[in-house]
Amino acid sequence: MFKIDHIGIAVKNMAESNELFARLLGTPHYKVERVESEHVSTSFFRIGDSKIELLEASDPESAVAKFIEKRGEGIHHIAFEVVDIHAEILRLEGEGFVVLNRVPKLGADNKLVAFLHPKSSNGVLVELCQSV
Ligand code: CMX
Repeated sequence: MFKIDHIGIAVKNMAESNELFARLLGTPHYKVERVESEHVSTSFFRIGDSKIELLEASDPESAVAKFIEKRGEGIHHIAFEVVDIHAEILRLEGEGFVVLNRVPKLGADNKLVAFLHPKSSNGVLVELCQSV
């Protein structure tokens, strides 16, 4: 069964958004992590069993930079924690979803991640993640 691991939010200025979300959620971010493979810096806030992940592009070629350029700041993806990411990739491909990386890669938070193209999921970029 899927469970929401986090919601990713694309921001222009991590420092300003860390401060804004700390005021919104009433709790500060608990970690910052740079994900070189995705050209992003991330920061995490805990909300119950889930998290908010702020994403700031570290490179103009980053998917997050392109997203902000086209659509502005806002919700970038929803991440579902799965038990077996390889099995889910095969299952979801069988269901007709477009998997962007069939080989899971190491993402933030020490998790293996794979993405589904938003065009195959009602305009929502979906991340599957599994703790390593
Ligand atoms: N959510 C919804 N739609 C999105 C989107 C997103 N996050 N990102 C792009 N799109 C839409 C664009 O608006 C565009 O729509 P239109 O054709 O209607 O204009 C379309 O998808 C194509 O967008 P693009 O700017 O041409 O971008 P690309 O096709 O080059 O890339 C995508 C889009 C989803 C394939 C790419 O962003 C990707 O591979 N994403 C997965 C990896 C990722 O997002 N990494 C960032 C951080 C991950 C992390 O560490 O958490």
